[in-house]
Amino acid sequence: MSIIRIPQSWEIPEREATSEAVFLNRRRLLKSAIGAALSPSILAIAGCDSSQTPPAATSYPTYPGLVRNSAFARVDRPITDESLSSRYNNFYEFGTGKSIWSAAQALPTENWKVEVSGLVNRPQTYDLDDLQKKFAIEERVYRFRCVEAWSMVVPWVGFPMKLLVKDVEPRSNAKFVRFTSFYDEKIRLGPKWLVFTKVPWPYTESLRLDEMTNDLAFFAIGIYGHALPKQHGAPIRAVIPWKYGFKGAKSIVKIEFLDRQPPTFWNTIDAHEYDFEANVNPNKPHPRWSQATEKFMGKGPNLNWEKRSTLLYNGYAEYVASLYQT
Ligand SMILES: Nc1nc2c(c(=O)[nH]1)N[C@H]1C(S)=C(S)[C@@H](COP(=O)(O)O)O[C@H]1N2
Ligand SMILES: [Mo]
Repeated sequence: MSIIRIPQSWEIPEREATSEAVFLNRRRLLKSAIGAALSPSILAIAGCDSSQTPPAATSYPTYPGLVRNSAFARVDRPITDESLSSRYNNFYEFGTGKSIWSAAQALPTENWKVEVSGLVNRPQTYDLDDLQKKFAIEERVYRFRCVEAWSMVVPWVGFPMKLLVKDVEPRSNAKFVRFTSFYDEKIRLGPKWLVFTKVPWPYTESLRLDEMTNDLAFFAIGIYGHALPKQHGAPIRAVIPWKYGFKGAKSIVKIEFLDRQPPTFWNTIDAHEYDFEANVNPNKPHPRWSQATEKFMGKGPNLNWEKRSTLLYNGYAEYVASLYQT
């Protein structure tokens, strides 16, 4: 089987290589009676003024005394330039293109609270201060792999999920966790056409509890040594480096412990294309392209994709393979 669709896209604008957007566009056109009339506007909605630059890295709060955890910083490729990763994002609440950083500045992050509930003995509502006081904040350098086949390496700031799990004491019947992202229809979140499409907002994702307590699973509150920019999912998002990027819900407001697997955003839209487990696997093609290779976002100032082989579990087999041996 040598039909690989993604390599053809090395040369085309990234929007057209965007599987998730392509999928939603297609579905929108199929489902919406007036979709055809609206279709040219989709690109305009998703876009923004690319002559601007994102807020300077120096405008974000930093973490004095931050220490890189060297046990979780071994990667086989350079750290991606911030000038690239902060301008190439997926955050569908703000558009289907990659240049959503500007639109995402509308996300209201003041007085953020994260509610932790469900099958736990100690339900909690944390604010950002609580999280930083309670859990030791560290830096980790992780590979990151989107299901669309682009990848990067970034230094996250945050804490392992298992610390939070311990703090809330899940009950023995808790088997899954669900993350819910911030959503407010009123502050232009999401392109208008989503109104005509059955999209299961808010964005949710889920892990098995044993995945959540794996050493690698991480809550990020920062990146490149400073607080998370809004386009990366401020003020707190999930990072699960052995899974495709869509598993890492951004701007989390709720964490629930459940006894069964919940429906999730992409899996509800199309379970065939976005399976629940979503482990990075070069041998398991996406229905519309191979996953054997990826395009790596390395050095700036311009996107200059490097083609690389995809690694099983994104290179984290030693940590996670045992979770999937039946
Ligand atoms: N709430 C929310 N979380 C989300 C998404 C989204 O659209 N909405 N996109 C996901 C996808 S597909 C990817 S690849 C990563 C992208 O993270 P980044 O933009 O910080 O690189 O965020 C994930 N988390
Ligand atoms: Mo993604």
